[in-house]
Amino acid sequence: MAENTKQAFLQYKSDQNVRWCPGCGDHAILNALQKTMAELEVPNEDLAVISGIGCSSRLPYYMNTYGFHTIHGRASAMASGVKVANPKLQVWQITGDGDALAIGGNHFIHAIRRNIDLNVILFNNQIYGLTKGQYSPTSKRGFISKTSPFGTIEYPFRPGELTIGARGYFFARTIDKEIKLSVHVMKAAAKHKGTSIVEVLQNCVIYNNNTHQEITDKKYKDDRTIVLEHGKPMIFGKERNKGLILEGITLKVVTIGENGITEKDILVHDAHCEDPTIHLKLADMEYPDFPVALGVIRDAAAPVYDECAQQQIEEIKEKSKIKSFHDLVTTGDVWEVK
Ligand SMILES: Cc1ncc(C[n+]2csc(CCOP(=O)(O)OP(=O)(O)O)c2C)c(N)n1
Ligand code: SF4
Ligand SMILES: [Mg+2]
Repeated sequence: MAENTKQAFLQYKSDQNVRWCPGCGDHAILNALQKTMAELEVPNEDLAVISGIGCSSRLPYYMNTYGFHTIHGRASAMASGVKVANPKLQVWQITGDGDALAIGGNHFIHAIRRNIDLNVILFNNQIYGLTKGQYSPTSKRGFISKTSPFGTIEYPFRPGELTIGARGYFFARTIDKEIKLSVHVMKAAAKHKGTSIVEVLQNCVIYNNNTHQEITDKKYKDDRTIVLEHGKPMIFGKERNKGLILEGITLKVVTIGENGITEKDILVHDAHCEDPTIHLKLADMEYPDFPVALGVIRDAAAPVYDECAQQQIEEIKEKSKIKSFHDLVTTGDVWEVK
């Protein structure tokens, strides 16, 4: 293990030249992932970083770990196989909004439903970057691009809603340039057992510049986002005087000190609650009606596929009459092929 944090961080960098455009948000996400690994002190040989295809999916080249840059949309399928075959590996899946939610949508939801212990980083730049700017399943309605010259006529997926709809137990959101927050949520994702989805609001400077700016810009961030922390009241705003309450079955933004509202009225975040109702409402909050939720929104416990698969294999082995190759050839058992 490295002697200091700087050395630890460097041990996860590969010798490849990073080929993303200057100013691309992907650089900061790579940095955050390497910092996360350094803080968790995971041995390089215990890590596998698996991606599909896209600008974001180039990330495994830059990691000094096991890795696989696979085919478009198949990151979840490959990562699932790697984890189930070798549960000792800590598996990180790197994917884009196109890779995960368009061509790979099917694999994405089933990995979540199965609750395979994968840490998925979803780079959401609301565009197909690598193929030069087609709209994606997360592009805003009305978005003008090369494939939607008159504006899209469809509503986008919300990755948090999709995760929870697929019975997901972990969802977090961060912003590319907020490296400290990214490291915090990536560490939580690594510690969570089961599929962890981390959505990163990422800026593509070339094909969709400033798409998240109205909430990520320093000028507005404190008033237009809320960083959720388990066990803490849902307070936000530059003046720290805005909060969230439940009115009936809907969330509402209130101002502390107005209309008799005090800090005691503000909802307290329970990320570990199994019931996803409030988590879904928090994940779905959009500006300007609400602040956009950042941090760990959902982190609940549930049976994990790869652990259950291992356990099942052991139980079947235990019950089987066949304990060795010798048994296999001498039991006289035959497999009938119909
Ligand atoms: C089977 C197949 N279909 C289409 C493509 C073309 N293709 C490559 S990357 C990509 C979209 C990438 O978008 P995203 O996953 O959002 O990644 P980004 O480049 O934005 O990081 C597409 C359509 C391909 N490589 N393979
Ligand atoms: S095209 Fe966009 S997403 Fe791709 S490397 Fe350049 S800035 Fe990043
Ligand atoms: Mg994209």
